[in-house]
Amino acid sequence: MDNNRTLGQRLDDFYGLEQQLSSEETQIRDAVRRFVDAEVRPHAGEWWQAGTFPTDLIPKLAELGVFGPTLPEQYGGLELSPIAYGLMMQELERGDSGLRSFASVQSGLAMYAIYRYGSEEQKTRYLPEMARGHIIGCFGLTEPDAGSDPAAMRSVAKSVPGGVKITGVKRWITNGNLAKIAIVWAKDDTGTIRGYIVRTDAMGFAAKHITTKASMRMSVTSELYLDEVFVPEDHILPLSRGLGSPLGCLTQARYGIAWGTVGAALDCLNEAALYAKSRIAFGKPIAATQLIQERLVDMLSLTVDMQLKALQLGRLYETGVMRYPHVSLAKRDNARAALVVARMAREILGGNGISVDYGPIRHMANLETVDTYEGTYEVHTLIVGRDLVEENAF
Ligand code: TGC
Ligand code: FAD
Repeated sequence: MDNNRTLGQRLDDFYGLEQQLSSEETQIRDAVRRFVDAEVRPHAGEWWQAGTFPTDLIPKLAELGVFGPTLPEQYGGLELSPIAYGLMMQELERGDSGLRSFASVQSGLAMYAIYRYGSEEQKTRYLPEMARGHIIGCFGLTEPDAGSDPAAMRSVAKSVPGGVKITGVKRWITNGNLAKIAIVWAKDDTGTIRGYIVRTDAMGFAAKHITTKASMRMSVTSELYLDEVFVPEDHILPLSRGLGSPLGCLTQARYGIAWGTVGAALDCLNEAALYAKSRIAFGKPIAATQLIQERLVDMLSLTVDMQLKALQLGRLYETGVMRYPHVSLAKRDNARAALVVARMAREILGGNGISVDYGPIRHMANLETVDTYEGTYEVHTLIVGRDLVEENAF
């Protein structure tokens, strides 16, 4: 038996992957973990039930460097490795998927869109302020009638003197009601999808909070209405052209999800194992029964698979050979595996498992969203399938 390590250490790192991380990576992970343990986990159930996002944490999240951490310093980033970024997402999602979503959208979607497709002036103007958390961004791709198939979007950007006027509706937009700027994707006069930086205080722009969610309740999700919203020329993302531009941003956020879901699974595994050791039934801890041990080992096995996939994806990323089907496989499998782990944890907690006094039911409900957004399980299956056999089955 590995008696030198605590139960938490054995569960978190069964395969000794810690040794493959640099000291900078473990320090960053531990800093985010301490923050989440102290400031998020004790209140997560309450916030989730109330359906509120803790906006007072935004400056602290900025101080931790979770907004745009891989970007160059000149734009407010920390120039961290993709693995350090992944570990940050893991620790945020150990707290709640909604917290990780907040950071994913700010970094992987809104900031990345400006960094990758923006002008130098747009980058200098927006990125440092976004890294400080002074400007929150959202990313509007999905529409009421165009989710898995964003090419079917109806939003249009009509040319007018000095810029464009955008009209359309975007649905299910994370951070929509918190954002000062929205990265909106719309078709120009030629039918080409382009990205636009839209100020949310612009005339004709409205965000409506979606309040009926039974999942991701700590995250703010909105519908965006754009009625001839004027966007000046200098707020069009000059390098964006075609569906590949928003999809390029999704690759970044999906990468973060592949890591983040490991955090949700670890939280569930830890809580279930601790509970099983202290819960007495038939005169002994339920952890001393074969069926509970089998369940815990099944959860561990799925979690180790997730960790291995996330780490190898990080290695592919840092060596410059990561392709988007690699990301799809990891997003698809890790979101689904975390959902299975959360459900098993909920079961081990018995009746208590359905209460948000414990993490698993909250993670489980959140992970239903994670399994769906950023491309559903089916969409990622078809992306990987197409890559394998070079046949389009959409
Ligand atoms: P298709 O022909 O496959 O692609 C069009 C062009 O885009 C390129 N491409 C990508 N580039 C970078 N990264 C990717 N992931 C890419 N996927 C495709 C592709 O090479 C092509 O380039 P080119 O130069 O040949 O034109 O386009 P399609 O219309 O067949 O659709 C493909 C499909 C279905 C895979 C795509 O539309 C898709 O991924 N659908 C899912 C939509 C989705 O994931 N939406 C997410 C919205 S954002 C969100 O959910 C945020 S939640 C955030 C949070 O809270 O954490
Ligand atoms: P649909 O595309 O209508 O799919 C319905 C079902 O059909 C799914 O099971 C799907 O897998 C299946 N299906 C579709 N096509 C096929 C096919 N060819 N073969 C087999 N099955 C298929 N979007 C943003 O742009 N920005 C955000 O910030 C954002 N945040 C979100 C936050 C939350 C809480 C949620 C729930 C969603 C968010 N989304 C966001 C939207 C999300 O990306 C979409 O919901 C998702 O891409 C699926 O689109 P849809 O809901 O329209 O489902």
